[in-house]
Amino acid sequence: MVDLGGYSWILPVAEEAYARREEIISNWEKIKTFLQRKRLSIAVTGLPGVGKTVLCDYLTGKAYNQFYSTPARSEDVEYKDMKTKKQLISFSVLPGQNSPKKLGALDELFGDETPVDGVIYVVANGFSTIRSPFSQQLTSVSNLQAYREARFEEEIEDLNEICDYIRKSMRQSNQPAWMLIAVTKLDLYYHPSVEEARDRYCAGQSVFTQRIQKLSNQVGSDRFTWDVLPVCSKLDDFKLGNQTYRSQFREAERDHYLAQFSRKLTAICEASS
Ligand SMILES: Nc1nc2c(ncn2[C@@H]2O[C@H](COP(=O)(O)OP(=O)(O)O)[C@@H](O)[C@H]2O)c(=O)[nH]1
Ligand SMILES: [Mg+2]
Repeated sequence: MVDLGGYSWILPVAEEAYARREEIISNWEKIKTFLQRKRLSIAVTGLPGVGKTVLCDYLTGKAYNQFYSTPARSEDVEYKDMKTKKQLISFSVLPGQNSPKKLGALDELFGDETPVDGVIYVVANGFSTIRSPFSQQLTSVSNLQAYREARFEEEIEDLNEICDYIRKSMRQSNQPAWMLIAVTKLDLYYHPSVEEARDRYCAGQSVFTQRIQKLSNQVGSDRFTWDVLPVCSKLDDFKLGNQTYRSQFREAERDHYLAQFSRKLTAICEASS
């Protein structure tokens, strides 16, 4: 069941002042400590350009380095390994585009030998970045709405595939036991469409939500939990054709959402131990 009780999509102005980087990092330290007892593996997946790599880099603290630069398109699975005194933990970030490498990684991460403990499914409310300048030019769609609609269709197909993998893996090995939907790039659409994003990704009636609910019913809601949380990471402007959509957040606002996400992730990891 979706439990959004304690989590805010709408950021109260007074909270802007929160400087929360330290909290993000210390939450991550808690996960690390916790993971010294058990190796925890999380698959991070979603369409190309939604912000998977950057989100993980913020969650692990790497992106706060002043020399951090935006990553290129990922062709391979990225392992965001963290070495602790006793062991290694990993976020496995899948490439977004369909490729033999992605299929191989899905088989491995959702196979019966070393299935992941949980899944972070990243969505960007249609604001997927187009990487190459060439594809940018080809996108005659300077109509943002039409561009986003096309992404929504792809997203449902992709979600379908992931849900099928999770179902199969649950049958074989009872894992992964949870999925967290990261509704990222909030800074790009907070005004005017934060409510629209909330309705798309966490209202009971949406196609997206119903697909996950179906998975939950199939595998048993006592064995599988899921939740949805808004977040954002790198405050880059979004370009489509010759249009530029500006990021609307300041770093303190971004850090607020990241801290909230990080806290939720920590809680899920601890609960599923
Ligand atoms: N405004 C904004 N841009 C973002 C955010 N997260 C990622 N991006 C941008 O989206 C692009 C794609 O991010 P990346 O993590 O590489 O996507 P991936 O293909 O899903 O791994 C990056 O170049 C960033 O510029 C976000 O929260 N807000
Ligand atoms: Mg990537």
